[in-house]
Amino acid sequence: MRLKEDIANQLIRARRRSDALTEAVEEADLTRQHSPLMSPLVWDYAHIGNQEELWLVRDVGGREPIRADIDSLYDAFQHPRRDRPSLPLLGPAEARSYVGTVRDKVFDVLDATALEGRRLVDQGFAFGMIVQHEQQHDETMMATHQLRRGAPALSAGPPNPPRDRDLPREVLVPGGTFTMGTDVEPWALDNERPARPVHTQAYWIDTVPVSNADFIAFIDDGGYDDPRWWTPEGWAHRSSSDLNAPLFWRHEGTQWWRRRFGVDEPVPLPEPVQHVCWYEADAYARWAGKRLPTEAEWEKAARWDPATGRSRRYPWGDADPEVRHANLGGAHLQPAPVGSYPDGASPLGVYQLIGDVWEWTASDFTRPPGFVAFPYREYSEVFFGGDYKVLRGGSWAADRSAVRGTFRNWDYPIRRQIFSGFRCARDAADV
Ligand code: AVJ
Ligand code: FE
Repeated sequence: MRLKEDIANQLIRARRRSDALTEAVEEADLTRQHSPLMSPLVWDYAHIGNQEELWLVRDVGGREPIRADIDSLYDAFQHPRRDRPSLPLLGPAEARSYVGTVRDKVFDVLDATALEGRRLVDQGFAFGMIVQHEQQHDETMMATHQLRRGAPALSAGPPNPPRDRDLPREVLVPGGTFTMGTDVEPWALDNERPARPVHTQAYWIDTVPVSNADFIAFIDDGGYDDPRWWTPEGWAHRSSSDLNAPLFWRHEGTQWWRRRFGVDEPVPLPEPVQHVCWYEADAYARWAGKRLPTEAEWEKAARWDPATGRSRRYPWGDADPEVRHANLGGAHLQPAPVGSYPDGASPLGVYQLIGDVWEWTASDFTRPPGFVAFPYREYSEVFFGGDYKVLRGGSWAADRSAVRGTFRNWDYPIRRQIFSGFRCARDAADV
């Protein structure tokens, strides 16, 4: 059966990545905390296995627990990241053996389970949720690797896709109603549902993300030192945290340098800026005479097809992501220059909406009208409200199984160890 084969392949692909990320460093680097913002790598690894046991072995499979005794260690809500290194965690070898045992049982469960009849397994949902969960933690582990000091452990060549230069800077998205969210995407998570009509005014949106060259112009113009561009909260944060450039950047002479996975290199000007927090993105946009797009505006630019009025699964259409569409999966360890991936552009000519960098939006992470928590409140519902800002699209480190036109990510507005960038928008006269 094709669905089961696809699920098995996606599980294997995710595990290959988790294994590579944890085999790349010495044992001491797996158990150490590289930043108080992050878990030790060995926590992520065993947590991946524990979630898989909870949902696929116990719930879907109805099997006996393998290690009920460790559930609370790997419950993200019981222990904040900063406390995780002091827990009696499984060591690297034990963790490998545990996640391997879980995975063996999961293949057995997959074989034995009809993927219909029960909402949790319908069209393979629970398996898809667990594939995405593993890939999300793999991206988190990439952020830990980026924070880690010491000799480089990961390497990869740069992306080299075709690139369009001389693009228009912005495109006009007409006012009107489009379908936001989805009822039909089988592995969409609860916060992407349901599909509903949403109206936007006409707006202009940048065809590409803000580049390092653009962002340096903001720095050179004194953008970090001018309170006109910052919200009061942003200005307070910029002042208390001494923000003056994206995370991992350093200025020497007339040159900006950055540290990327343990290697110092000149900041590449045509690349989308990354490692900026929401406050920096918001200040840049105001400096540029623009603003961040709302979440609805971002999604309309990414999904709305003016020819049919339909919302597509991805900017390029309904086909699953291929290498030619977007920079995904952590294959290159960096974003591609702005204007890359013409095959992944939206019908209106907006580039790189999926892949390269997560894009901050103006919007808080809120409950969609008609939302129903499924299968657990702690995935989305407990985060709704004004504390988190929404990021859209997916970074170069996000996997294709864990990004879509409807996918919603969120984080605190001060966070920038994530692979976050942005693009700008502005109001237009209604057309
Ligand atoms: C959706 C990326 C914000 O990593 O905190 C992982 C995903 N949820 N384990 C996160 C998640 C539970 C979540 N984000
Ligand atoms: Fe998790």
